[in-house]
Amino acid sequence: MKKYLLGLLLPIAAQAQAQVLKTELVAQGFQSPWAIAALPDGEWLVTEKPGALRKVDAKGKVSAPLKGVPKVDAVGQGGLLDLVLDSGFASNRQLYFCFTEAGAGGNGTALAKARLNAEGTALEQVQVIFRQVPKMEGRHHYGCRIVEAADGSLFMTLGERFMGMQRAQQLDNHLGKIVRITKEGQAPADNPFTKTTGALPEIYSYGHRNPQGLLLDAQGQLWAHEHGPQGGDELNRVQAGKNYGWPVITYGENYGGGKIGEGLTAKEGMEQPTLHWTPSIAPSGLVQLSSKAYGESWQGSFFLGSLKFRYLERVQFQAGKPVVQQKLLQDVGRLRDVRQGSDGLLYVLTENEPAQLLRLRPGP
Ligand SMILES: [Ca+2]
Repeated sequence: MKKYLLGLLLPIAAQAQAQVLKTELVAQGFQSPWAIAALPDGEWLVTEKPGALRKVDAKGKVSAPLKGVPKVDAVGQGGLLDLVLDSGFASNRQLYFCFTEAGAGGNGTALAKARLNAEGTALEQVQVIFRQVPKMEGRHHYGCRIVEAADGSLFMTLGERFMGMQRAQQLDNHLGKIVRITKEGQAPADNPFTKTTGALPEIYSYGHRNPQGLLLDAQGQLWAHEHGPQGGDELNRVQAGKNYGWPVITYGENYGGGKIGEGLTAKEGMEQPTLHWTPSIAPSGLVQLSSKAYGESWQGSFFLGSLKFRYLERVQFQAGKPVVQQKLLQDVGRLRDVRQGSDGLLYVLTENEPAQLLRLRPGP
């Protein structure tokens, strides 16, 4: 069991109060699903990495692939990845999704906006509004989580494509960055590097490895987690213009052992993670619970999936510091995404063995 120990010790009181969750199957039969988005009226959109977008109706029926999804380069970790609804979706039917796009030089992460037609059977007016520069050969580390900020700008995570790790420290490219753009794909004038010569103006933060979880908390603070190499997965409080250190500092090591670079874990001018996990849990999906559906103590907690150890992790904060880490849904499957539904309940998506959309009810 030792390998399941987390970065912080779980207080015994929290273990004693561990809430049993009841899982209810909403839908299944997906192929490598990656993201879920809650539609009004209990329906869901589900992306599948090979390139299909499906709708799940309120009775759990899974639709045929929606029409209008652009061709994705579904190789390795790439494909059709995150999807979020516009804050005005109820009236404008707009949504955003990111995917791996083939092109000169290889492939790369792209962000598109589109409208869901009235019948929910097709995407219309699909327009790519951002493309990661440069495209590269390879099959790894696409990042690709999206959130909309209160001011209407979009944040998106971008991996360093593995072979491009040194470039996560350079501002002339989008490898290993979190970017902030408008819904038209422009860099907002108040982005941190718009006046820096040679820097790409969409960059919001840098020195990331492969972030696959992103949220804005109730105070408007941005958070992202990212995959470390062997060990050293991180949860970071993301601030404009800051350097998150990869690959100069890390709590991980190379696959198979051996230090990365000079083997540093801290350096002046580089941010420390709020949490880190060794061994790697392979985090995916990140949400802050706003509802009181599971009692007051869970309201405000962060929830994230572990692909590797197949559970849901809850992180509870007190005065801005994580004080409880709790493992839930042991061996539920490779947990790819977690979101809050319009009913205030948590929903999780498992990627395989089996690939399911599950509703979590407070139990027993
Ligand atoms: Ca870091």
